[in-house]
Amino acid sequence: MSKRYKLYEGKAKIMYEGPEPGTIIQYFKDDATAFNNQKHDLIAGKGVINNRISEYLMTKLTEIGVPNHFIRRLNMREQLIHEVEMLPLEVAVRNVVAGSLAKRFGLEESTQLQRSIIEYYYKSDELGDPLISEGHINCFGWATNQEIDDMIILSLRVNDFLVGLFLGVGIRLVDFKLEFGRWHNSNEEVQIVLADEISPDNCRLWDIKTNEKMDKDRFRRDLGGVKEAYQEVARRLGVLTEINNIDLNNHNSLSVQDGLA
Ligand code: AIR
Ligand code: ASP
Repeated sequence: MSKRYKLYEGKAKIMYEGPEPGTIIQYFKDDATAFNNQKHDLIAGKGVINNRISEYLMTKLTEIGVPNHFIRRLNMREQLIHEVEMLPLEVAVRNVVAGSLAKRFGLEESTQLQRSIIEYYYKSDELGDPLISEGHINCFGWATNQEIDDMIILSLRVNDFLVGLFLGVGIRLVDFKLEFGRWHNSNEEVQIVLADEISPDNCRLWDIKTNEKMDKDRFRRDLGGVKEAYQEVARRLGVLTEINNIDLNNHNSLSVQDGLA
Protein backbone atom coordinates (compact mmCIF):
# COMPACT_ATOMS: atom_id res chain seq x y z
CA MET A 1 0.00 0.00 0.00
CA SER A 2 1.36 3.43 -0.88
CA LYS A 3 2.44 5.70 1.97
CA ARG A 4 -0.18 8.20 3.02
CA TYR A 5 -0.07 11.25 5.16
CA LYS A 6 -1.71 10.69 8.55
CA LEU A 7 -3.59 13.81 9.60
CA TYR A 8 -4.88 12.68 12.98
CA GLU A 9 -5.26 9.56 15.07
CA GLY A 10 -8.14 9.34 17.51
CA LYS A 11 -9.24 6.60 19.89
CA ALA A 12 -11.30 4.66 17.35
CA LYS A 13 -10.36 6.15 13.98
CA ILE A 14 -7.44 7.45 11.94
CA MET A 15 -7.73 10.26 9.38
CA TYR A 16 -5.49 10.20 6.31
CA GLU A 17 -5.13 12.78 3.60
CA GLY A 18 -7.63 11.96 0.82
CA PRO A 19 -6.95 11.52 -2.91
CA GLU A 20 -8.32 14.96 -3.83
CA PRO A 21 -8.15 18.29 -2.03
CA GLY A 22 -10.99 18.64 0.44
CA THR A 23 -11.27 14.89 1.00
CA ILE A 24 -10.12 12.69 3.87
CA ILE A 25 -9.90 8.94 4.34
CA GLN A 26 -11.49 7.82 7.60
CA TYR A 27 -10.05 4.50 8.84
CA PHE A 28 -12.00 2.51 11.47
CA LYS A 29 -9.81 0.83 14.10
CA ASP A 30 -10.74 -2.11 16.33
CA ASP A 31 -9.80 -0.18 19.47
CA ALA A 32 -12.47 0.30 22.11
CA THR A 33 -11.97 2.85 24.87
CA ALA A 34 -14.15 4.05 27.69
CA PHE A 35 -14.01 6.34 30.72
CA ASN A 36 -11.53 8.67 29.11
CA ASN A 37 -9.14 5.96 27.96
CA GLN A 38 -8.88 4.27 31.37
CA LYS A 39 -10.38 1.18 29.82
CA HIS A 40 -8.96 -0.03 26.52
CA ASP A 41 -9.24 -3.20 24.48
CA LEU A 42 -9.25 -4.47 20.93
CA ILE A 43 -12.51 -5.91 19.62
CA ALA A 44 -11.47 -7.82 16.49
CA GLY A 45 -13.63 -6.75 13.57
CA LYS A 46 -15.33 -3.81 15.30
CA GLY A 47 -13.88 -1.33 12.82
CA VAL A 48 -15.18 -3.32 9.87
CA ILE A 49 -18.68 -3.45 11.37
CA ASN A 50 -18.77 0.24 12.33
CA ASN A 51 -17.55 1.27 8.87
CA ARG A 52 -20.50 -0.58 7.33
CA ILE A 53 -23.14 0.55 9.83
CA SER A 54 -22.03 4.17 9.59
CA GLU A 55 -21.97 3.99 5.78
CA TYR A 56 -25.51 2.64 5.80
CA LEU A 57 -26.90 5.23 8.21
CA MET A 58 -25.09 8.23 6.66
CA THR A 59 -26.30 7.15 3.20
CA LYS A 60 -29.89 6.97 4.45
CA LEU A 61 -29.51 10.38 6.09
CA THR A 62 -28.24 11.81 2.80
CA GLU A 63 -31.36 10.37 1.13
CA ILE A 64 -33.63 12.31 3.51
CA GLY A 65 -31.58 15.48 3.06
CA VAL A 66 -29.45 15.55 6.23
CA PRO A 67 -26.11 16.99 5.07
CA ASN A 68 -23.15 14.92 6.22
CA HIS A 69 -19.49 14.35 5.46
CA PHE A 70 -19.84 10.86 3.95
CA ILE A 71 -18.86 10.45 0.27
CA ARG A 72 -18.39 6.70 -0.23
CA ARG A 73 -16.94 3.61 1.36
CA LEU A 74 -13.55 2.64 -0.02
CA ASN A 75 -12.96 -0.77 1.50
CA MET A 76 -13.56 -2.85 4.62
CA ARG A 77 -12.16 -0.28 7.05
CA GLU A 78 -12.11 3.00 5.19
CA GLN A 79 -14.48 5.58 3.86
CA LEU A 80 -13.93 8.75 1.88
CA ILE A 81 -15.34 11.84 3.57
CA HIS A 82 -15.42 15.58 2.99
CA GLU A 83 -12.84 17.52 4.95
CA VAL A 84 -14.70 19.59 7.53
CA GLU A 85 -13.66 21.87 10.35
CA MET A 86 -14.80 19.88 13.37
CA LEU A 87 -16.57 21.74 16.17
CA PRO A 88 -15.10 20.72 19.55
CA LEU A 89 -18.51 19.51 20.69
CA GLU A 90 -20.48 16.35 21.28
CA VAL A 91 -24.23 16.63 20.88
CA ALA A 92 -26.11 13.93 22.79
CA VAL A 93 -29.77 13.18 22.01
CA ARG A 94 -31.71 11.15 24.57
CA ASN A 95 -35.05 9.38 24.30
CA VAL A 96 -34.78 7.10 27.32
CA VAL A 97 -33.00 7.63 30.66
CA ALA A 98 -29.61 5.89 30.65
CA GLY A 99 -25.90 6.40 31.27
CA SER A 100 -24.72 9.74 32.59
CA LEU A 101 -28.29 11.18 32.64
CA ALA A 102 -29.38 8.43 35.04
CA LYS A 103 -26.30 9.02 37.18
CA ARG A 104 -26.51 12.83 37.25
CA PHE A 105 -30.13 12.93 38.41
CA GLY A 106 -30.32 9.62 40.29
CA LEU A 107 -32.91 8.29 37.83
CA GLU A 108 -33.85 4.74 37.01
CA GLU A 109 -32.39 3.60 33.68
CA SER A 110 -34.94 2.76 30.98
CA THR A 111 -37.55 5.41 31.88
CA GLN A 112 -38.98 6.81 28.64
CA LEU A 113 -38.56 10.60 28.42
CA GLN A 114 -41.64 12.74 27.69
CA ARG A 115 -39.65 14.62 25.06
CA SER A 116 -36.20 14.15 23.61
CA ILE A 117 -33.40 15.93 25.43
CA ILE A 118 -30.42 17.49 23.67
CA GLU A 119 -27.22 18.00 25.64
CA TYR A 120 -23.84 19.43 24.68
CA TYR A 121 -20.43 18.32 25.88
CA TYR A 122 -17.10 20.05 25.29
CA LYS A 123 -14.69 17.59 23.67
CA SER A 124 -11.66 17.52 25.92
CA ASP A 125 -10.00 14.37 27.23
CA GLU A 126 -8.12 16.40 29.87
CA LEU A 127 -11.37 17.83 31.25
CA GLY A 128 -13.36 14.60 30.80
CA ASP A 129 -15.79 16.05 28.20
CA PRO A 130 -17.72 18.39 30.54
CA LEU A 131 -21.43 19.06 30.08
CA ILE A 132 -21.93 22.60 28.74
CA SER A 133 -24.78 24.92 27.76
CA GLU A 134 -25.50 26.93 24.64
CA GLY A 135 -24.16 29.91 26.59
CA HIS A 136 -20.72 28.31 26.87
CA ILE A 137 -20.71 27.37 23.19
CA ASN A 138 -21.53 30.88 22.12
CA CYS A 139 -19.40 32.73 24.67
CA PHE A 140 -16.27 30.66 24.07
CA GLY A 141 -16.72 30.96 20.30
CA TRP A 142 -17.14 27.24 19.57
CA ALA A 143 -20.21 27.89 17.39
CA THR A 144 -22.50 30.80 16.54
CA ASN A 145 -26.14 30.92 17.59
CA GLN A 146 -27.12 30.14 14.00
CA GLU A 147 -24.83 27.11 13.98
CA ILE A 148 -26.31 25.94 17.30
CA ASP A 149 -29.80 26.23 15.76
CA ASP A 150 -28.66 24.23 12.73
CA MET A 151 -27.23 21.51 15.00
CA ILE A 152 -30.47 21.30 16.99
CA ILE A 153 -32.62 21.00 13.86
CA LEU A 154 -30.32 18.38 12.33
CA SER A 155 -30.03 16.41 15.59
CA LEU A 156 -33.80 16.20 15.99
CA ARG A 157 -34.26 15.14 12.36
CA VAL A 158 -31.59 12.48 12.77
CA ASN A 159 -33.28 11.32 15.96
CA ASP A 160 -36.77 11.06 14.44
CA PHE A 161 -35.41 9.17 11.47
CA LEU A 162 -33.15 6.79 13.39
CA VAL A 163 -35.78 6.02 16.07
CA GLY A 164 -38.09 4.78 13.30
CA LEU A 165 -35.38 3.00 11.36
CA PHE A 166 -34.15 1.07 14.42
CA LEU A 167 -37.70 0.36 15.62
CA GLY A 168 -38.31 -1.32 12.29
CA VAL A 169 -35.58 -3.85 13.08
CA GLY A 170 -36.62 -4.42 16.70
CA ILE A 171 -34.18 -2.01 18.35
CA ARG A 172 -34.90 0.87 20.76
CA LEU A 173 -32.69 3.92 20.13
CA VAL A 174 -32.11 5.00 23.73
CA ASP A 175 -29.60 7.79 23.08
CA PHE A 176 -26.69 8.69 20.84
CA LYS A 177 -23.93 11.22 20.30
CA LEU A 178 -23.33 13.27 17.16
CA GLU A 179 -20.47 15.49 16.06
CA PHE A 180 -20.71 18.30 13.56
CA GLY A 181 -18.31 20.20 11.33
CA ARG A 182 -18.18 23.25 9.08
CA TRP A 183 -18.04 22.26 5.43
CA HIS A 184 -16.94 24.73 2.79
CA ASN A 185 -19.24 23.51 0.01
CA SER A 186 -18.82 23.92 -3.75
CA ASN A 187 -20.80 27.19 -3.71
CA GLU A 188 -18.18 28.70 -1.38
CA GLU A 189 -20.71 28.60 1.44
CA VAL A 190 -19.99 27.37 4.92
CA GLN A 191 -22.51 24.82 6.10
CA ILE A 192 -22.95 22.80 9.30
CA VAL A 193 -22.87 19.10 8.43
CA LEU A 194 -23.02 15.88 10.41
CA ALA A 195 -19.57 14.27 10.73
CA ASP A 196 -17.74 11.51 12.65
CA GLU A 197 -19.70 8.21 12.65
CA ILE A 198 -22.99 6.70 13.74
CA SER A 199 -22.46 3.20 15.11
CA PRO A 200 -22.97 1.09 18.24
CA ASP A 201 -19.87 2.90 19.61
CA ASN A 202 -21.89 6.08 20.02
CA CYS A 203 -25.51 4.96 20.27
CA ARG A 204 -27.33 3.06 23.01
CA LEU A 205 -29.32 0.34 21.27
CA TRP A 206 -31.57 -2.03 23.23
CA ASP A 207 -33.44 -5.02 21.88
CA ILE A 208 -37.11 -3.99 21.87
CA LYS A 209 -38.33 -7.27 23.41
CA THR A 210 -35.58 -8.26 25.84
CA ASN A 211 -33.93 -4.85 26.53
CA GLU A 212 -30.62 -6.56 25.90
CA LYS A 213 -27.85 -4.04 25.23
CA MET A 214 -26.47 -4.12 21.69
CA ASP A 215 -23.90 -1.32 21.95
CA LYS A 216 -20.69 -0.12 23.60
CA ASP A 217 -22.21 -0.43 27.08
CA ARG A 218 -21.42 -4.16 26.73
CA PHE A 219 -17.76 -3.12 26.71
CA ARG A 220 -18.06 -0.34 29.29
CA ARG A 221 -19.91 -2.60 31.74
CA ASP A 222 -17.96 -5.82 31.01
CA LEU A 223 -21.03 -7.66 29.76
CA GLY A 224 -19.13 -9.62 27.10
CA GLY A 225 -20.33 -10.41 23.58
CA VAL A 226 -19.41 -6.96 22.25
CA LYS A 227 -18.59 -8.03 18.71
CA GLU A 228 -21.59 -10.37 18.54
CA ALA A 229 -23.91 -7.53 19.57
CA TYR A 230 -22.46 -5.15 16.95
CA GLN A 231 -22.76 -7.91 14.35
CA GLU A 232 -26.38 -8.45 15.28
CA VAL A 233 -27.11 -4.73 14.77
CA ALA A 234 -25.45 -4.97 11.33
CA ARG A 235 -27.38 -8.14 10.52
CA ARG A 236 -30.72 -6.58 11.44
CA LEU A 237 -29.95 -3.52 9.33
CA GLY A 238 -29.12 -5.87 6.46
CA VAL A 239 -25.50 -4.77 6.09
CA LEU A 240 -22.31 -6.83 6.10
CA THR A 241 -24.28 -9.88 5.01
CA GLU A 242 -21.38 -11.39 3.08
CA ILE A 243 -18.95 -11.52 5.98
CA ASN A 244 -19.10 -14.19 8.65
CA ASN A 245 -17.66 -14.27 12.12
CA ILE A 246 -14.27 -15.68 11.21
CA ASP A 247 -13.62 -13.40 8.27
CA LEU A 248 -13.98 -10.30 10.42
CA ASN A 249 -10.75 -10.98 12.30
CA ASN A 250 -8.60 -10.88 9.22
CA HIS A 251 -9.79 -7.90 7.28
CA ASN A 252 -7.61 -4.88 7.05
CA SER A 253 -8.03 -2.34 4.29
CA LEU A 254 -9.01 -4.78 1.56
CA SER A 255 -10.36 -2.79 -1.31
CA VAL A 256 -13.76 -2.95 -2.93
CA GLN A 257 -11.98 -3.69 -6.20
CA ASP A 258 -10.58 -6.89 -4.69
CA GLY A 259 -14.14 -8.12 -4.54
CA LEU A 260 -13.85 -8.64 -0.82
CA ALA A 261 -15.88 -5.72 0.38
N1 AIR B 1 -21.20 8.96 23.74
C1 AIR B 1 -20.89 10.05 24.44
N2 AIR B 1 -19.54 10.20 24.41
C2 AIR B 1 -19.02 9.23 23.71
C3 AIR B 1 -20.07 8.42 23.28
N3 AIR B 1 -19.96 7.35 22.55
C4 AIR B 1 -22.55 8.42 23.52
C5 AIR B 1 -22.85 7.19 24.34
C6 AIR B 1 -24.33 7.29 24.56
C7 AIR B 1 -24.62 8.79 24.56
O1 AIR B 1 -23.50 9.41 23.92
O2 AIR B 1 -22.49 6.05 23.59
O3 AIR B 1 -25.04 6.71 23.47
C8 AIR B 1 -24.77 9.37 25.96
O4 AIR B 1 -23.67 8.96 26.74
P1 AIR B 1 -23.61 9.22 28.32
O5 AIR B 1 -22.38 8.48 28.76
O6 AIR B 1 -23.49 10.70 28.48
O7 AIR B 1 -24.86 8.67 28.91
N1 ASP C 1 -15.14 9.50 25.29
C1 ASP C 1 -15.27 8.21 25.97
C2 ASP C 1 -14.27 7.25 25.39
O1 ASP C 1 -14.39 6.77 24.29
C3 ASP C 1 -16.70 7.77 25.81
C4 ASP C 1 -17.06 6.46 26.38
O2 ASP C 1 -16.98 6.26 27.59
O3 ASP C 1 -17.45 5.64 25.58
O4 ASP C 1 -13.28 6.99 26.04
